Amino acid sequence: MLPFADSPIKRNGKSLILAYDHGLEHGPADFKGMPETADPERTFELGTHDAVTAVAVQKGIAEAYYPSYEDDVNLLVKLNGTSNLWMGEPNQPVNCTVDYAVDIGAVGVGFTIYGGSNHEVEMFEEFREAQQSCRDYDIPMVMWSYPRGQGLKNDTAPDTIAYATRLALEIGADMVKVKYPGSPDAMSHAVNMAGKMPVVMSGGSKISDEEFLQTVSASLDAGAKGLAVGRNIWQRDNPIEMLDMLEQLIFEDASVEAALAH
Ligand code: FBP
Repeated sequence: MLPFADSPIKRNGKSLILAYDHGLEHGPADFKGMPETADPERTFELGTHDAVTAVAVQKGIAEAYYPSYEDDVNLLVKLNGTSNLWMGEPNQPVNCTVDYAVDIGAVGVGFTIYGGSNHEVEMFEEFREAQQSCRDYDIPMVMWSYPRGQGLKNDTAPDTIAYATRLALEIGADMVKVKYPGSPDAMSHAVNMAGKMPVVMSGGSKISDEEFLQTVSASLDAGAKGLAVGRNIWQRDNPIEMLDMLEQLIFEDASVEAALAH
């Protein structure tokens, strides 16, 4: 059995992880035009919605804001991360240990691997250390599996995303987050390559309600076990309405039409 069968980051076997590490990964550009989105408090408030099974943030945000939400939100701390200011081959410096993440309240951790990067070797070694530490605490390791770097031309090609999920299974992730590979068949291929390990869909830039829900629905039909998304929730004027719709889709098996008509 995978180590986190009863983890709070799942609800009836599905997850909706609200990702909010963009201030590091993309910088203030992601908050442009909506200054309220720069306030981590707003995202933690959204994390109290029943649909959200965990909020994923970097260590500094967790230290400063999680204490007020520890009774209402499941915390997932991202152990590595990079800024958009870095112009070199894709890499993610580790900035937090599993020990410290658990100390500040994490019930799971996140870790990015850029398979195919020149830094793949170091990233695998760092992953190994963190993954083994997760086993000691019996907490899940969610892998952001984003192949990129060197000569990789299309990081969402079906075979690339299928490789991304397989790679996560092989090196011991408990859940893998991948970008949508463009079609239900391709997502199904990626899910099959992950075996028993749950696959969750990453969101990408904000798109219309309908287009986003259609993609979520196609992923779920293809066997994905939920989402780990950021901008398509917290960049909306009415993120609670989106969470209500996602709750219907992910946890209540509603159709896109029914969710939109709620
Ligand atoms: P979104 O749903 O907003 O795309 O967030 C998912 C995520 O993995 C974030 O956790 C992370 O900050 C971002 O995407 C990184 O995306 P990229 O490396 O493609 O710029």
